[in-house]
Amino acid sequence: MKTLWQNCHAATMAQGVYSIIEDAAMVTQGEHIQWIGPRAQLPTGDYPAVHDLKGAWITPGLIDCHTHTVFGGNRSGEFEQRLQGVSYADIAAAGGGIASTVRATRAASEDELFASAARRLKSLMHDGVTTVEIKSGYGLDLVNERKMLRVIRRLGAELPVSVRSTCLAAHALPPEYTERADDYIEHICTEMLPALAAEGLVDAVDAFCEYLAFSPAQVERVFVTAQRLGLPVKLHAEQLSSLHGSSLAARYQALSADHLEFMTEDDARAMAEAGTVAVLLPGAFYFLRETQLPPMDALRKHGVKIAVASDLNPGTSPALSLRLMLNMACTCLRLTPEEALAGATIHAAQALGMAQTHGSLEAGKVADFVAWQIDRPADLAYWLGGELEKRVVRHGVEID
Ligand code: DI6
Ligand code: FE
Repeated sequence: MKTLWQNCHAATMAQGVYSIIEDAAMVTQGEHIQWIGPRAQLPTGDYPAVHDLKGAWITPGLIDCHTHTVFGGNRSGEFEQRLQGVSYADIAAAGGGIASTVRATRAASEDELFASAARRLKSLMHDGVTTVEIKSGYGLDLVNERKMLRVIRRLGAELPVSVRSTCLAAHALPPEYTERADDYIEHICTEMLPALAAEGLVDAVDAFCEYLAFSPAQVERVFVTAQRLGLPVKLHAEQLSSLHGSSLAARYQALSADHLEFMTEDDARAMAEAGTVAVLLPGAFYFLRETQLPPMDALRKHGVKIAVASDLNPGTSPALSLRLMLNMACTCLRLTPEEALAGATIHAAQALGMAQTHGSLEAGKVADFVAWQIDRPADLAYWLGGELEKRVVRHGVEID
C-alpha cells in the first residue's frame, strides 16, 4: 500500500553523503521508498495511508556492521580482573579471554545461545537498529561454528531485523590445535569454510589478524579460500599492533577492515583505493582503555569511508547500544556527529556490501527508517544511552 509519511525532517545520506531535507515528506510503497523530498514538491496523488510524524527527524534505520552477539556465558569477572590491573593479553595467555567464551559457547545448546543472543539483539533494536551483522568465532570447530551460524540465521528469521552472518572461524586458536596454528588454518580452508558455505550459512568471511591471533600470511590463506568460494572478506586489523592487515584486506577488496587504532597512512591509502570501509569500534577502545587513536586525519585525507559499530562481545565491548557508540566515536575518537551518523547508516551498509539497497533514504531503497523525536540529528550522538522516543519502520512496516 502507498503510504505517506509527513510533518518531518530527514537526514537522508543520499548519494552516500550526509545531507538533510527540512520539512520533508516520504512515500513508501510496500517494502520500498518510492519518493522522498521537500514536502512542497510532494507529487499530488492518492495516499491511502498518511502518518503525521509530529516534527520528527527521520534517518535510515541504524546498521550495526560489526558484532559478536552470539556467545555463551559472559566475562564480567575478567572485567573485575582488568580493573585490578591485569591486561587483556595476560588474561588471554592464562587461558581466559576468547578461550573462556569458546568453552561456554561449546557447552551451550542452540536454544540457549539463541535465547541470550535474542535478548542482546533486542537491546540493539530498541535503539533503532534495523540491520545487524553477527559473527561466529567462539565455536572454533565445525560443529560449534555451524551451531553459532545457525543461531545467527535463526535470529534473522525470528526477529524483525535484517541479519548478515560472518564466519570468523579464524578468531583464535582452539585448544585442539595448540602450537599448530597453520594446521588450524588448513582445517578452516579445506573443511570448515567449504562445508559452512555450502550449507548457505555464510555471507562473509572475517579473521583476527594480530600477534596474539593469526599472522598476515595465515589470514591470506583464509582470504584465498573465501574468494574461491565467492564470499567477500573483512578483517580485524591493527587493534593492538601494526601488522598491516588493513593493507592486506585492501588487496583482497575487503568490504571492511575493523578496529585500526595502529594503522598507518599507507594502509589508509590502500583502503581508499580498494573501497574498503574503515569500521571504528569505540566500545572496545573505551573498554580496553586504549590510548592509541585511529588516524582520523589520514582516513579523512584519503577519503576512506568510515563506519562505526558496537563490536558487541563479552570480552572487549559489552555494548548494547549503538547510539552510545556514536557518542563515544565523537568523544573518544573525535568524529563529528555527522560522520558518526553516516558511519552507522550508509557507510555501515557499504561495510556489509548492502549499500545498493540499505543505509540511505532514497527512492528505490528498502524502507527501513527511524522517526526520532529529537531537535537535531546531532542529538543522536549527544545523549548517552537511555531511550529516545521514536517510531521504527522496517520493510515499510512499523515495528515497536
Ligand atoms: N577483537 C575484539 O575486540 C574481539 N575479537 C576480536 O578479534 C574480542 C573478542 C573477545 O575478547 O571475546
Ligand atoms: Fe570484533
